[in-house]
Amino acid sequence: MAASDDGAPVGRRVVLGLLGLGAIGVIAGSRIQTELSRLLAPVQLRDPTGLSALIPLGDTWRYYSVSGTVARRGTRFYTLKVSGLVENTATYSYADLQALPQTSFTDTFHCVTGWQVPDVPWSGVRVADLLERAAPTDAAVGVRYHSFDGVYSVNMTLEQARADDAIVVLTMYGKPVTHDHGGPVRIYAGSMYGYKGTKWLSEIEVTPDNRPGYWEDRGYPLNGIIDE
Ligand SMILES: Nc1nc2c(c(=O)[nH]1)N[C@H]1C(S)=C(S)[C@@H](COP(=O)(O)O)O[C@H]1N2
Ligand SMILES: [Mo]
Repeated sequence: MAASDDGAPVGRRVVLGLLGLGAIGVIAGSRIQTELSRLLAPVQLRDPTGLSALIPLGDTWRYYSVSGTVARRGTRFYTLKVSGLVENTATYSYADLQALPQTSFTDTFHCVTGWQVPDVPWSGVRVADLLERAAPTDAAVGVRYHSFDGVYSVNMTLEQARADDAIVVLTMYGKPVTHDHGGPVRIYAGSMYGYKGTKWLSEIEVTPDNRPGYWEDRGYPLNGIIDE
């Protein structure tokens, strides 16, 4: 299962193959489906296509990366920039972020393609707190999250970024965010679809607009609020 190590995207044939396995899972019942997701967990499905949502794996994580391999970054070398239309540009180390007030809550993760993971314990620093320290100027409209994968970025409106459940995540399940989940630091916004949650976060840029991000250029809605 080399795909997990070299970070190669899951190919169409693999997905179609897994769909076949999934169909067997459905026919044979949920026990096999559970076994199947357990079996596939170490494959760490990298799925830029969203096709893996069609595989009936149950409520398991699908590991997404639109770029190939993302270089690992240890917490000691991590920095988060807060930049753009602000009075106070800042650079936070991981320890700086740990020293700020932490917000914790448990919430269901929703990918817009249909899969979800219930009851995920999240904790980290509210984006609102970082914005308050940065002091956005009057021209500020949105917030652009950039990834050190060099490819991914996405906006939220300033108002969405200030929501109580929009956080710079330091821990998931009570443990540091793993590399595959976008560690050392990713974004999570409880009321929004997963694609608003930039993994491998490098910069929060306050912007004069709310322009489309990576997936929104490819058809996902700019307003990523989950409508249930
Ligand atoms: N840098 C980066 N962040 C990203 C993505 C990505 O491909 N690259 N995919 C997004 C999408 S569409 C989803 S559903 C979640 C998936 O999070 P996970 O990989 O921890 O399951 O990450 C989001 N953040
Ligand atoms: Mo997603």
